[in-house]
Amino acid sequence: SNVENEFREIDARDGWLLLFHGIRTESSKNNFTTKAATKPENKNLNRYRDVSPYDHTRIILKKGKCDYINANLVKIDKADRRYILTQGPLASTTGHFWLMVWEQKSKAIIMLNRIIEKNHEKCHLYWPMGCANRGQDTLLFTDVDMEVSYVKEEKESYYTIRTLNLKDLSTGETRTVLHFHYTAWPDFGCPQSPAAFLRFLRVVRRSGTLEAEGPAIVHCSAGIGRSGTFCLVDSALVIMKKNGNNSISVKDMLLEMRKDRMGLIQTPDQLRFSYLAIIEGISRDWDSINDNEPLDEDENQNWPPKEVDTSSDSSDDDEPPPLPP
Ligand code: PTR
Ligand code: PTR
Ligand code: PTR
Repeated sequence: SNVENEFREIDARDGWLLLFHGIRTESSKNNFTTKAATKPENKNLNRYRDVSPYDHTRIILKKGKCDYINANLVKIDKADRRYILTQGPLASTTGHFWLMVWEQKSKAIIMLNRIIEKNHEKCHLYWPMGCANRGQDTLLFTDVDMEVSYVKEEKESYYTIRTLNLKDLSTGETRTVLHFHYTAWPDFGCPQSPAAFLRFLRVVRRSGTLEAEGPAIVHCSAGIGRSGTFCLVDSALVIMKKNGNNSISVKDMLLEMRKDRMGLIQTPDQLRFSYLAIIEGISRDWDSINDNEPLDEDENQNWPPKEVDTSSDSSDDDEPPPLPP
């Protein structure tokens, strides 16, 4: 494929930094406004001062006093995909987050960060962990009249899938929301391998939630680096499957997506990883691979061992410490 040829050529001249800078320079010409984000009443609703949603694609909350959330609709028409990319909720925006899930009719949340990374909280714990996990079964958000309950979870080594129920207390209507949580992707880093990432993508795709009427919510801490990588790879694979292996330019796709939300993909290595995952995605029939097959295919990959986030212990950071005896 042309993606593969381009990948080899960029690798050979060590050109990832240059390509990434080119993309940043090109997208810095997008002079889209971010007025809502800087209004005095909204300023504190942003996790990072330098990551704001463009006004023209921002998600507008309908109900309640506050119409603002740091989230954008990212549309990739050729893939027939729409995603909502957003920051990891703050304690003060958790109600807004759930209201968005409800109003946008999202069937899934794809979370690519951990609650604590490098010893800092990178996202508020916004879902109920369940009594079985020494958490709560239900969280109530009185500011938006919503209630979220824990139903069940399935834990794998590097991701967890949770089933949650979301209830609109003003009407009593409830809906199921799936929570796909990738737990081994450090900020400004990459997943352990393209195969590990694709296996997670396959699980998300099989749920059908990426094709549902309501766009899936994709978030990490800022909602740009890891979230951008996820959506780029997913959409590129959809288009290549539909239109053939030479039907896309990864760079042009990313430039288009960056018109909907700023900063998508944050490092040259995340960009290189996206190419690798796309190449791996088209070169094997992922449908035929058994879920329990070990991930040893990675060893054949020319994949340098990645820096792992060792600053916090490797046990699940989302769980509270054990109770004293
Ligand atoms: N080669 C794959 C493709 O046909 O697009 C790439 C891929 C990756 C395909 C994941 C599918 C995947 O998940 P699922 O089999 O559930 O669609
Ligand atoms: N100003 C922050 C920083 O540079 O740390 C913004 C930021 C944080 C940007 C995390 C991207 C981040 O990664 P991700 O979008 O993958 O959470
Ligand atoms: N943490 C980032 C930084 O300060 O470098 C935040 C950021 C957000 C950086 C957007 C860049 C952004 O856009 P671009 O990647 O297009 O330069």
